[in-house]
Formats: sequence, structure tokens, C-alpha cells
Amino acid sequence: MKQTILVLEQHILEQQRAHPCASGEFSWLLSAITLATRVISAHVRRAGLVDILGETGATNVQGEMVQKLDVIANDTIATCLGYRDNVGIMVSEEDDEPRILKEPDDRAKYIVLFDPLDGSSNIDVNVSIGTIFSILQRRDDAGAGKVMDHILQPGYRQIAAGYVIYSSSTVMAYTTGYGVHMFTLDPSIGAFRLVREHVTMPTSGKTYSVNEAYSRQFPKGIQDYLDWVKTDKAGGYGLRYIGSLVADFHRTLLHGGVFLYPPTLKAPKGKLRLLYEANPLAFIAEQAGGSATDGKQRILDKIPTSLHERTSLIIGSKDEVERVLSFWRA
Ligand code: P6P
Repeated sequence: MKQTILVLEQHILEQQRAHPCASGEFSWLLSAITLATRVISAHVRRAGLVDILGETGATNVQGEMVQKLDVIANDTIATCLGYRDNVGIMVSEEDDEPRILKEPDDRAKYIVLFDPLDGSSNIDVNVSIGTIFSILQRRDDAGAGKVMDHILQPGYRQIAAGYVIYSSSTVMAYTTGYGVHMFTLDPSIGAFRLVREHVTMPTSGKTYSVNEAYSRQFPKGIQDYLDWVKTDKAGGYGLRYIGSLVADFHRTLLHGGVFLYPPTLKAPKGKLRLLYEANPLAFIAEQAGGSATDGKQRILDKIPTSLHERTSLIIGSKDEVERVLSFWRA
């Protein structure tokens, strides 16, 4: 039987034909991101063969040592998006301030927020890393010159979100609000090929993903949950923690379970960033039937107050997130 090849760009166009509200220019924007991630994937595959491993000696706005691949990934995405005249603003984990390509108007109406290479501390030991992106539209009611009004929008206003995981293969998952769709990069043709449409997250799962080293710093309710999962009554829980958000989330999306990054003494508001990590992954999780909360409210309902704002994150199978909350709120 002839094997169909449906590449990402075709899929995006088909999605747009099915949803007339979206304009063709949206696929033009997403194609910039897919191009960038193909370039990043090529660099990641060659890590260690050319001088791109290790640290640059610089630190980013997060105070983290910047790895050379971080810089390459950030510059690649910024360059690819820079050629899209419908992008007004870019926000990156690596940049202190937003990049204003053009004051958002009817043409330059998209705001793209991204973590160019999440988990980059794992680069030198060949652990999976990833790119996470979130796309907003300009706010019609934003004041002139009020760049932050366009950026600091709650996650439920995202028009698209996705991630790419650079692992044994390079996989992209994205949503535009009509389900989660997954593609694998086929190196022989240099294109992302559709592998799964309408991905759904199992409603439950006995895998919990947390850095247990901080367990004594977590709120008591979280400690109670972590004690409970180890009891015979709970039965059969397993711990998986890669320490790379995109990899831990990708496993949770496909196999179910729950990922937790609660408040710690070092990160009392949580470690992960709201705008370009928690929001896009929460959009994907909910589109796949899962849920995402900071322990007090739905991640997508949070009103951001600053560019690199951090949040606690409990994300995964609906039943397991609810179970964690039942302990945290007890
Ligand atoms: P910890 C990587 O640095 C990262 O931002 C996420 O990818 C990952 O989930 C988290 O930090 C790991 O943090 O404190 O467990 O090392």
C-alpha cells in the first residue's frame, strides 16, 4: 500500500482550511519555527563533533550559565522569525528584553515566545533537550507603545503552542486549539512527517516525575503525596525524572502520569517560566485531555506580571493532577 507522506507544512495548511478563522499567514509563521528547529536539530546531532559544546562563559537573565548551543538555538529562531513580516515581537528565555521587530499592527500581529533550548545543562551528557514555543496575537486594546500589554497575556489567549524534543529522533508536537498533532523529523527528506493526529494523554498514570532531592523543601501537602505514592495502598507508582522539562513532559503526554515542580526554598514561586514553558505545555496538555495548575489555579488562567515570571507546575493526567491537588489542598 502506498505510504502517505504528510509533512508538517501541509498539515498546518489543512488545519487552516478546516478553520477559516485562521489566516494562511499563520502557516507562514509556523514554517519559520519548523525551519529553525530543523537547523537546531542538525546542530544538536553534531554536538561534540564541532566546537559547540560547553559553556560560553556568559550567564543569561535567569542567572544560568549559557551553553553554546543555547546561543545557536536562540539566534537561529530569531533569524528565521525575523524574516516573517507578520511577527511583531519575540520573547526568548535567553534575552533580557523582548525583541521588537515591529510595533504590532494589523500586519505584524503575532508575538512569539520561546525557550530556544530547554534543558541545555544536559547537552554535554547527551540527554534529550527541547525547544518550546508559544504564539499570541497582538491585543487590539493595547496602548500605543505598550509592548508589554501584547506580551503579558494569560495562557488561554495563546493561538498556538508546541515543542520539539531533540532525542533519539526529533519530534514536534503542536496545537492551534484543535487537538495535538505529532511529527517526526525524517532526516532523509529534511521534513517533519505526521506520525500522530489528535494525541490524547491517558486520564491516569502511575508515573510521577519530580526532583525528589528537594522533597523536604516542598509544601507539606506535596510531601504527603510523595509519601503516599510509596505506600502499598497506592501500589505500583514509578518515578521517572530526566531533568529536562520537554523530555519529562513528552513522556507524560504519551504515557500519562504527573510532572511536578512545586515551590522550593530556592524557588519559592517555582522554577519554571510561565510565558514560554508552563503556558505552551499547559495548552498542549489541556488539548490532549490533561490538565495543568500551579497548585492554586489553572496555569492558562494566570495573568502574567513580568516577562520571565516563574511558576510552580503540576501537569499531566487529569486524575493524577487532581490527586496531587487533593493532598496539597488537604
Ligand atoms: P532541577 C532545565 O534546567 C530545567 O529548566 C527544566 O528543563 C527541568 O525540568 C528543570 O530545569 C530541572 O530542574 O532543579 O530539577 O535541576
